[in-house]
Amino acid sequence: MVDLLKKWRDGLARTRNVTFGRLAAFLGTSEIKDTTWEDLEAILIQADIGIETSLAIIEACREHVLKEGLTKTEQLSQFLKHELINRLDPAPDLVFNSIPAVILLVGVNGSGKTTTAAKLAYWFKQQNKKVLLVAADTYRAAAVDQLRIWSERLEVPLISGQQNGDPGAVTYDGITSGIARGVDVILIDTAGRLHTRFNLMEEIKKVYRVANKAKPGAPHACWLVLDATTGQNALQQARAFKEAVNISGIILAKLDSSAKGGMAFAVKEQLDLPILFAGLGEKMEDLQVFDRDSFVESIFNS
Ligand SMILES: Nc1nc2c(ncn2[C@@H]2O[C@H](COP(=O)(O)OP(=O)(O)OP(=O)(O)O)[C@@H](O)[C@H]2O)c(=O)[nH]1
Ligand SMILES: [Mg+2]
Repeated sequence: MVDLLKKWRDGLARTRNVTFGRLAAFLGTSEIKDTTWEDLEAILIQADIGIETSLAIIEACREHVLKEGLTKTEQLSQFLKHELINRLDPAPDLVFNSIPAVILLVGVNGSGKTTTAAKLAYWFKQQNKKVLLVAADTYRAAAVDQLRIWSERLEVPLISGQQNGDPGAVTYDGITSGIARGVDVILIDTAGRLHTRFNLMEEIKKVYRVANKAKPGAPHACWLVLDATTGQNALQQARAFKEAVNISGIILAKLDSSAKGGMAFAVKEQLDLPILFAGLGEKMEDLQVFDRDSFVESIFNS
């Protein structure tokens, strides 16, 4: 438990130091006055929480101050933490009813899909699940090699297709092969695609449909991998992917490289999608189930 919190705190050092850290100074021992709320607003918005959420948090703090008759900013600390925690979802339910469970990973170029596929393979393996990786990124030869290296390291089988081949065909082969092998989880890594490119978004719709043909009900999850360093911009991507396919959850990759971890609140509030995992580093064990208590505890300087 201590180790887990340490992982979160190490991973969120940038967000803590660059943005939320300023909360510590703010929550010092000054008197609560009118400018308090302006200061808090500036900190929350700079932390990439998003304007609406920031204003809602401030409103709640103001009410709390009035109700409790608080006079010092330091008295707000616990309340603010609770406000932040309650704005995130509790730990996600990551149980699948289907065997195999087919999971499709989608996202823009370089968001962290392939690395996340490998980390997820490791995560499921730790739970004694039999995993199959499918390299449905047929655009770049290096993409298949990247996943192959991971599959060898993880000792997880890999299905890949021809370069420039049809990603739908690889997806179909991957799923039928996974069923034949009796695996528990099939993780499909797809090519990065700009959410504004019509053809590429049509292609991911097709991959989704093909998965359903290969196994009715599939994909059982379609997870959007967002690069946490992109902050609020990631919300635009998410909206476009949500329109194209049935996104069931978000994976926030590269939280450790980001000072914009506050975007987690905007994701929750504006997209109404659960954040399932956080990428806290490049290694296979650096993927953590998203835990709102550890997250909020780690962005505070205490
Ligand atoms: N620090 C850190 N780096 C990460 C994380 N996830 C991915 N990366 C790095 O981000 C870079 C891109 O990751 P990929 O997994 O190749 O991204 P991708 O979405 O598959 O990229 P394309 O297939 O080109 O669209 C790599 O250098 C990864 O090591 C993370 O959680 N933390
Ligand atoms: Mg990739």
